[in-house]
Amino acid sequence: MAAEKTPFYITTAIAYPNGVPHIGHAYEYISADALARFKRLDGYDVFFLTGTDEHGQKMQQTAAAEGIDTRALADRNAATFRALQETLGSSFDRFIRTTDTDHHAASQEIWRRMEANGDIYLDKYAGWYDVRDEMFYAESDTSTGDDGGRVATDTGHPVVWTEEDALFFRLSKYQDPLLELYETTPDIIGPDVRRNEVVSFVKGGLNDLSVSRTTFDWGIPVPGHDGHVMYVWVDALTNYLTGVGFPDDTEMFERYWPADLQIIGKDIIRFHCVYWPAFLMSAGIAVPKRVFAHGFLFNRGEKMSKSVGNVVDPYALIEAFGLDPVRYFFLREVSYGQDGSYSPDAIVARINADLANDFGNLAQRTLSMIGKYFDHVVPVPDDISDTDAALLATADELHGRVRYHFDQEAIHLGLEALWEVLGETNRYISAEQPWKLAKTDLDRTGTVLYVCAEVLRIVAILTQPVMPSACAKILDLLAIPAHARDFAHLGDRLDAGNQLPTPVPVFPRHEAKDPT
Ligand code: ME8
Repeated sequence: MAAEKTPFYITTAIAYPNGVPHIGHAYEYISADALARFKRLDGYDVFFLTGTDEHGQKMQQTAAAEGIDTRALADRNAATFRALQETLGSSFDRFIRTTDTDHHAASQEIWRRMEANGDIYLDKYAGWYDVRDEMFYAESDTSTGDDGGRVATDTGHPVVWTEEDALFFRLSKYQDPLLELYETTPDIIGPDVRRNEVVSFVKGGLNDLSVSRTTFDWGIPVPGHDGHVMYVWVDALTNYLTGVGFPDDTEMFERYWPADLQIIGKDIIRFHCVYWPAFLMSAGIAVPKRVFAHGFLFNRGEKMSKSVGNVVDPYALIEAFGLDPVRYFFLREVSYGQDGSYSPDAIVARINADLANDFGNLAQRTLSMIGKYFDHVVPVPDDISDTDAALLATADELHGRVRYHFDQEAIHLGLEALWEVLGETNRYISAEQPWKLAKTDLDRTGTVLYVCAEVLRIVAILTQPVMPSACAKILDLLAIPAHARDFAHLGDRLDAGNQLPTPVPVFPRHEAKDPT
């Protein structure tokens, strides 16, 4: 029953739908989905929010360049982002669009609260603006780019000179409260390297932030200030509140807010760890418990960009390798929180070694021998040797070990722990040689195969967050009923006497190929 479970609210960044999604977006969705699924299987009442960030100058400019209405651009591309999430098997509970009506109401409400707290004032903005990142820059943070134009020094993105009437947020007032927040709740930002980056940025001093725009109108109107629309990041960040019922559905809001885990990419840490908590403190709303920044994905070590022509289409990868192998690859290969590189060769190598050999072969050997020697019926284990008991004990410890890693968003280490046990089990089966034992000692053969099948059950249950359909196939082959696949059932033992279906291979081998 949902009401008895502990709530867990997890979010992704909401993407700009000014173009089609790329593999970096897919990576964020896959990783957040694995974390959401893990918590759900571990007994939490999870609410998983994702969506699209549809306002701002970039959207308006892109639509104008395409000669279409901004709303039409948003509708078309938001549908593409949603379809990608569905293709990726993302288990989101709501796909929010910042053009949704309830989001307008929520954004205006947080604005009113910040204003009521005395944190908004009218002034003039004169400075640089990066449309691509929707970000203001002081003169000192810009320089002359390679082509002679002005660029943001840290990203190299072009900036344009902007002068307009604007409302400002008293960000400077929050410097000390923010530093105190990072000090008293160090877990609020992960990984540590990002927290250190944020702390030194805030220690360097905060300027007040321009939070309204008056030179275009594609945004949420500022209440009480005609002609002003909100700076896109104010409304974008507020999506996390809207998604759980702010301000009207107080029951839902009190249940899920503050968010337990906000997953974002490392390039938007300042917005989420400086501006966002400052807005919330100003509005008298609790700050999120944790913001975790994943790294960036590179194509063969190179930054993906449209001009270089190396942007990876996630659909092409799924088409080439299958969904679950692609999910596994990114979550195992890249240390979560750090940058990572992708190449078709690396994917093929991982799939063949980890999936086809380690996991697939173990399942195939075990299940086909249960078929051959026991007529597809799970054998009754005979005397359990010390070796059997040690292997089963190692498998039983996996739940705690994997949870420990997932709780620190170390998804790759959780998978490593699971694969260590698969490796041990493969060594066990090679040492015990059940195919030879079957000629002399069928009881011992049955015990060995039972132990292997039991490890497979435990590993398949715990790997579901990363490879939901492949693990479901393995659990089907072990005849584990649907209700016995959550982590609360890890301590059950496989039922001897279960009739198993004819085994089919779950993880085919791949030849090297380049889908890009
Ligand atoms: O930043 N590798 O939207 P966005 C990994 N609308 N992650 C990547 C990536 C890459 N190569 N490129 C982008 C925005 N991302 C804002 C967010 S949230 C209130 C508003 C990640 O479409 C990026 O870090 O540019 C971000 O977390 C997400 O994709 C959306 O990026």
